[in-house]
Amino acid sequence: MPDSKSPRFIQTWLADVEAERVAARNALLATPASVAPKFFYDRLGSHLFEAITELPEYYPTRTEATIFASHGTDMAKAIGAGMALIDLGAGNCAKAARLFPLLEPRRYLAVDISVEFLREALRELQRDHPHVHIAGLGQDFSTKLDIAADLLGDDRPVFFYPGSSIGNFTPDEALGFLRRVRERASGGGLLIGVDLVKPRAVLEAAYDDALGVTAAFNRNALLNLNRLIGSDFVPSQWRHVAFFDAAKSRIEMHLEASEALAVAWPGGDRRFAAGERIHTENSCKYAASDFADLLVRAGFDAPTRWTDPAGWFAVFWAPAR
Ligand code: AVI
Repeated sequence: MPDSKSPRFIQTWLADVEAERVAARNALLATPASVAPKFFYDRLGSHLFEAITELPEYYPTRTEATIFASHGTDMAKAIGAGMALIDLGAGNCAKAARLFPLLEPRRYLAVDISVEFLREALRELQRDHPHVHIAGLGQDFSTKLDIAADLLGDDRPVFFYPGSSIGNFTPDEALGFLRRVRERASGGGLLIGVDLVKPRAVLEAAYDDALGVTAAFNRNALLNLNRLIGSDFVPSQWRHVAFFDAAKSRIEMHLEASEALAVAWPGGDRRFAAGERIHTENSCKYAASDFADLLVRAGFDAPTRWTDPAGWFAVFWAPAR
């Protein structure tokens, strides 16, 4: 039995801070300028995201939870027993922990770029589930997925990627990511949550809430960037913009200069005209059948899907023989 006090923890990813600085400066100097969405998630940003998931307008987290609550037993039947559950972007591990009684994993591997959050969550989980082999892996899994075989033992690899985080990739990037998961999922599969296309007003309210929490989350990326590259962004000078681009089937988030502005950092600067935007995030919304096709193109077997009564969100089980 694993030692209940110390889940195994491995960090294979260490930020190359200088490379991140160069990439961030180049993105600011490009036309249009952009800030990578990973800059949302410093400590404050992670808390702001948790607050977003509680907002009345932000339906994805709540809707996905109702799908797991209504169909969890069927999911467990479809997935089968004896698995190593691999949680991609595990965060506080709460979503996976709620599935433990249904899926009864023999092993649980939590993967996240944010290692501090993970360590604490895993210690608690191990305390509550002393019979499960629990391990943490600090890794930026968006570009490569590097899982040592001994972390999974002989158990079937079942990947878990909830919350429609797949929507933050473009469809081409999503296909590449799903292919990398498929290569490692033989004998198991992928359980994934995906946000679906719905009326524009519902989508746009979810990304531009009345309390301004999403606006704060968006602007916080500028504070994070100030710390990383020494820039002098003043968040209050930037307007939060979120809209649904129907042709690209995605929400886009931007920050818009409220007046002509200059932003400087050691060794560089950039002027922004009034109304000029910095692109900060895409959140793609799928038709359920299109996402099922994407899974098959990535090499999975025909998926099973469960949705809420309104058809706003879907959870797919994509087996990998
Ligand atoms: C993490 N990701 C799935 C969220 C989304 O809905 O695309 C991030 C987010 N951005 C604004 N609100 C929430």
